[in-house]
Amino acid sequence: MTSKLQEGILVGCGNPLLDISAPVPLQFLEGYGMNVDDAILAEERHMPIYRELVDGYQAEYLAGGSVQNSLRIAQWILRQPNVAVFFGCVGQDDYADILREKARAAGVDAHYQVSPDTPTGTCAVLITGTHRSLCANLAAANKFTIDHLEQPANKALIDNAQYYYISGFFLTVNPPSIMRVAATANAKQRPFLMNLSAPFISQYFMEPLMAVMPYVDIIFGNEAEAHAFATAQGWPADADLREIGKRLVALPKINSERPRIAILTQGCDPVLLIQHDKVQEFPVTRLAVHEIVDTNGAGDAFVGGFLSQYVQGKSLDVCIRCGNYAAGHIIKNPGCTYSGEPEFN
Ligand code: 26A
Repeated sequence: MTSKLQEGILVGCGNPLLDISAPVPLQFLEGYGMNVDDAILAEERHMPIYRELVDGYQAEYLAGGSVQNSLRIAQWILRQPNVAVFFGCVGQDDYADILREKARAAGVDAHYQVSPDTPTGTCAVLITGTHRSLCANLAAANKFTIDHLEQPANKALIDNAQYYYISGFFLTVNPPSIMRVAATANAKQRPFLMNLSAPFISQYFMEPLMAVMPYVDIIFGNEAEAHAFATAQGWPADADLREIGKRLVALPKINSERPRIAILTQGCDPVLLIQHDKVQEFPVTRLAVHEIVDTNGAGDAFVGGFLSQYVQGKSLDVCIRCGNYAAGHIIKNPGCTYSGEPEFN
């Protein structure tokens, strides 16, 4: 670690979820109409999944929620607690206590809103070989309200931060809160970072996504999410990832003095960094199949590694290399968890 960073320099908002993860046969996914490497919101027909995983499979409980994962990873690499502040809504139950403890142990300064009558959100993580499929039952996470951000202590935390990160997933919960944070970032000329998060966000939440896009300085996504965005925009069906990236950075931006950057991941293929009409590639170290425990949280870890360097003012090159390091590490561990000391300098 380098010099000491300002506490709370990074603020994130998202859905605090407890992951219930288990290896399952492919038929399990098919039975629920789910696809590998997808992420969806639970509908009524998915509700039995959670019980079924716990009763019938080797289920593990792991701290989850996309933004919270990224912040935990950033903290792990930074080795200085409370650099990252997290807002999200939980219930008043044991799951909330687990999430609170995991955040604290990782060094994330979580300020949860509490919805006393709603259970803490969960996410079923269905592992099939080297793939995973996510089904989130947001429950209390969906009860987040903007009042939480307007409480004086929380407002001060937002004003005090220098970097802001919110997932596309949070568009399903509370777009006004996202616009609120984005507006603060813009007024103070501080970077606002966002993630496309999942194909369904572009399919069903394009309107709030496009409302916030002018504020987004850095947009993250993987290839499936980028293609879903392109399709929803009606961009040419043969546009490849490079072309989609160039179009993403060219979308209207409020602060035109800081052009948007797109960072697109594609599994073990190179990460693309798109600035203006320039595309750079960053290679990914391919893991052997026997090294892969599960890919759950790989994208979140990539962002976490990136953020850990970005808040130190490091070059994009270093940020992306750290993202790749972090993703590679958590793929070798269950869920979005790490083991031992980080080995990135
Ligand atoms: C709104 N949705 C669907 C979600 C999520 C989510 N986090 C926030 N909102 N669906 C899955 N996740 C989290 O993503 C991580 C893996 O990238 C899971 O909890 C999992 O930890």
